[in-house]
Amino acid sequence: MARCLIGCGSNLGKRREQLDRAVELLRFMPGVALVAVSRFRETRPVGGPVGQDAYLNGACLIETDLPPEDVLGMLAAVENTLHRERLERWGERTIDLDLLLYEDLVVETAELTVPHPRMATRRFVLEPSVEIAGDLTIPTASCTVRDLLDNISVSHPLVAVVGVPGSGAHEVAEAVADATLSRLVRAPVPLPAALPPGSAAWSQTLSSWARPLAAAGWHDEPHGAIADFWLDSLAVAAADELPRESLARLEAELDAVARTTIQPHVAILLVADAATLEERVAFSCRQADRWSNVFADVTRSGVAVCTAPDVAVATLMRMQERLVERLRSREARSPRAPKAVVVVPADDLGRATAEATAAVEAML
Ligand code: A4P
Ligand code: MG
Repeated sequence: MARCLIGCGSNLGKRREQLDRAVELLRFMPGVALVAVSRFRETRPVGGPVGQDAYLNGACLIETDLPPEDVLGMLAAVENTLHRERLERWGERTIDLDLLLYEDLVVETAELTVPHPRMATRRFVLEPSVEIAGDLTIPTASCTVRDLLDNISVSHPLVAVVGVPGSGAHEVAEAVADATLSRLVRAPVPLPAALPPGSAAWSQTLSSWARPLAAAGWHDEPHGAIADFWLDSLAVAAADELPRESLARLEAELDAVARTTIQPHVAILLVADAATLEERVAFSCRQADRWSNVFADVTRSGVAVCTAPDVAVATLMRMQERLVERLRSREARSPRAPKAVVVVPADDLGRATAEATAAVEAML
C-alpha cells in the first residue's frame, strides 16, 4: 500500500459541503483507505483572475494500491462528480484535488508531476499537510513536509531566481520584487557563459557575487529579498571551462562562501527552450554590438566579463540541464540547494513573472 497526500481546495459554491463530499467519496473508493483529514482553513486566493472568493483548503492522507496515474484519474472523477469546471487556469473552482505526494516516488509525465510542482512554497498546502503528515519525505529535496513549512516560515526569506543567460532571470526577479515589495539583490556582474581560462577569474567572480549576500551587513527586509542569481550557478557555468581539480577547488570555495553569506530559502528555476535562448542571446548581442565592437562588460567591480557573443546554444542548454540537476536531482543535488524549488517555464516572460510572483505570494 502506498501513502498518498492529497491537497484539497474550494472557492466556489458551498465550499465546506463540497470538501466534505470529496472526502466521503474518497473514503468509499475501492482500493483506497482514508487515513487522516486535516482541518479546513480559509486562505487568500494565490494567482489567477482577480476578484475570486477566498478558498477553503485542507489535505488528506490515503493509503492505496492504485498506481499514481489511477490516483490522478480517481481524483478527477471525484472533481467531476462535484461539478468541477475548467474554464481558465487558476480560475475559481467548486473543488480541486491535487496529488501532492505518492510515497517517495518522482513522476514526470505530460499528465502528472509528483511531488506536486508548486507545493514547496504554498502555505495553503503545507499547513494542513503538516497537521496530518508532517514526516512524509519530499523525494526531490530530501526533506520532510514539515521542513518545507519551516523553510517558508522564516521571518525574512531570500528567494533566488535562477537561470542561464537568456532565461530572463534578471527581468523576472525585478518584476517579482516590484510585485511583492521585496528588496532586489542583483548579481554585480552577469552570469558568465565563458571567462578567461584559469580558475582565478572564476574565484574573482565568486567573491564579487558573494558581496551583496554577505551575512555581515545583511539588512532584513520585512517582505524578504529576491536575488537574480544563485552562487552555485558559477560552478555550473565553469563545468565546461575548468579542469576537474580547479572545479573541485571552486566547489570548496563555494562551501566556504556559503558559511559567510545568506543562502536562498527558495529557488525559482527558469527553464527555457533552445529557440528562446538563442533568440534572446542573439538579441542581447545585437544590442551590445551597437555600443561596442568588443563584447566585454567592464563592471564596477573591475571584473571583465566576456559574455561571448557566439556562445553556442548547446552550451547554454547543457548549463541549464546541470542547473536543473543541481537543484532537483536526487543524486546530483547540491548540498547548498534550497529546500524549496519551483520550476517555471521561461519562454513567455509575462507568464513566468506571474508564476514566480504566485510562488512567492503563496509563502505568506
Ligand atoms: N497535473 C499534473 N500533476 C498533477 C498533480 N500532482 N496533481 C495535471 C493534480 N493534477 C496534476 O490541473 C491541470 C492539470 O494538471 C491536470 O489535468 C493534471 O493532468 P487542473 O486541476 O485541471 O487545473 P488547475 O488546478 O487550475 O491547474 P493547476 O496548474 O494544477 O493549479 P494548481 O497548482 O492546482 O493551483 N490559492 C489558494 N489560496 N488555494 C488554492 O487551493 N489553488 C490554485 C490552483 C491556485 N491558487 C490557489 C489554490
Ligand atoms: Mg489542480
